[in-house]
Amino acid sequence: MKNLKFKKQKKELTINQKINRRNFISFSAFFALSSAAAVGWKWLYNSPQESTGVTAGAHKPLRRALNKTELFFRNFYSNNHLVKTYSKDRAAKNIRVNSDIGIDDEGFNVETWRLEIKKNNGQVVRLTIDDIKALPKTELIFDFKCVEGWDQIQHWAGVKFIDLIGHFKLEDQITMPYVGMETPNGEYYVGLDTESALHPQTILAYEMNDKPISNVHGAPLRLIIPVKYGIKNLKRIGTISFSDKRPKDYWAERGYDYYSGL
Ligand SMILES: Nc1nc2c(c(=O)[nH]1)N[C@H]1C(S)=C(S)[C@@H](COP(=O)(O)O)O[C@H]1N2
Ligand SMILES: [Mo]
Repeated sequence: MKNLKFKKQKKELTINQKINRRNFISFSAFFALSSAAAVGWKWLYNSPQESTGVTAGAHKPLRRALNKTELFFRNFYSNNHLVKTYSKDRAAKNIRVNSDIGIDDEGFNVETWRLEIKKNNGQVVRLTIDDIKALPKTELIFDFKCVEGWDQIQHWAGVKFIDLIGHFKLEDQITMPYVGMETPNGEYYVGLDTESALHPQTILAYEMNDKPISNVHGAPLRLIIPVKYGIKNLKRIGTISFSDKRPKDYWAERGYDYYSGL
C-alpha cells in the first residue's frame, strides 16, 4: 500500500515534468520560427532590387521565385489544356474597356494600317486586314480576366496565330522561344512565350460580337490570348517579331509578372 502511493506520486511528478518540457519545446520552437521569419523578412527587405531590364521592381529573390513558378507552370500546363468556353448567349453585349495606351492617337488610319511580321533574316511580311480575313476564322467565347480584378465572358473572332504562322510559312520563326508584339506607334508592347502564342485558342481577332473591333478595343486587329491575363492581350497589333530573348513588355517593366499566365 505504502509502496503504491509512492509510485503514484512519482508518476504525477513525471506528468508535470512532461508538461513543462512540452511547454518549453513549443515556446522555443515558436521563438525560433518567429526569429527565422523576422530574419528572413529582413533579408528579403534588404536584398538587392533586380536590375531594370525586361522586368523591374521586384527584389531579386522574389523574382527568382517568380521565374521558378513560371517554369513549373509552363511544364505543367501544355497546349493540350483548353480554356473553358461558353455559349454565345452568355457573352457580354457591352465589352468592358480597360485602358488605351498606344491606341489613343488621333491620326491613326485603319485604311493604311498593315500588320508587319518581322522575320529574323530581316524580311518583313506586310499584311492587310483582308489578307488576314481570308484565312480560316475561329470564334472564341471565354472569360476574359484582367489583373485589376474584373472578368467578363466575351465573344471574339479572328485567325488562330498558329494558322497564320502555317499559312505564311513562318515555321522557322517559331523555333525561337519568344514572340514580341507592339502597337503601330510602339507605345504598348508585350512579350510572350512562343508556346502560349501557339496555343490553339490564341487568336488575332478582328471581330467582337460578330462586328469589326471598335477603336477602343484595338481596331483593326488585336491579340486574344486566353491563357494569359488581360495585360498581354495587346490591342491594335502593329508588329510581330520573334526572339531568343524575352522581348520588352510594358507591364513587366513596371513590376508585373512577365509570364502573367492563367
Ligand atoms: N494597346 C493596348 N493594349 C492593351 C492595353 C492597353 O492599354 N493598350 N491594356 C491591356 C489590359 S490591362 C487589358 S485588361 C485589356 C483590356 O481590353 P479591353 O479594353 O478591350 O477590355 O487590354 C490590354 N491590351
Ligand atoms: Mo488589365
